[in-house]
Amino acid sequence: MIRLYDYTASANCFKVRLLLALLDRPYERVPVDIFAGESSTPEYLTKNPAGRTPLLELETGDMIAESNAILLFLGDGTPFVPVSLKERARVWGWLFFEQNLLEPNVGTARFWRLTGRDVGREAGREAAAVVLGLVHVGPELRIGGDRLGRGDGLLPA
Ligand SMILES: N[C@@H](CCC(=O)N[C@@H](CS)C(=O)NCC(=O)O)C(=O)O
Repeated sequence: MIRLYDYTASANCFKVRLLLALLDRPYERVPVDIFAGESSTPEYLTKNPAGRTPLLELETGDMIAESNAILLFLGDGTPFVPVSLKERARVWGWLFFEQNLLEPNVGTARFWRLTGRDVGREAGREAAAVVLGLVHVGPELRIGGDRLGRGDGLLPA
């Protein structure tokens, strides 16, 4: 069975858990407490030298890091990753947008809130609100044509 190294409050991990649930795909969840240093132990760093979650371990022992690489891997061959190149390009566009603007602002604000570390981070919340405004600009900002609306499963908050 595939194994997900996961930190609950992480928006990047949340995306993967959500897609796994939408796909009804069984997996073993391995909690990694990043604030307890569990993502930087020698053992974990052999699995992912970047010391980050999420991390997907395949039945073969192969590791896949980077949340959006994991999403594309899991979604391949399912309606979440379209066959048409043009539609796939829209998915890729959203994934890059997500890592470039959403995750550093919205995902991070969510992360600080959930971990009780958001005191004094008002500027971060304001940036998150600005970016969320971009998500609501219109129907052209959609993942996979009509298959997914407004980034379901891929947006971190
Ligand atoms: N671009 C990476 C970012 C991964 C990342 O930053 N993960 C954080 C949690 S959201 C983490 O594991 N941090 C552990 C640390 O900094 O020690 C992805 O999308 O997977």
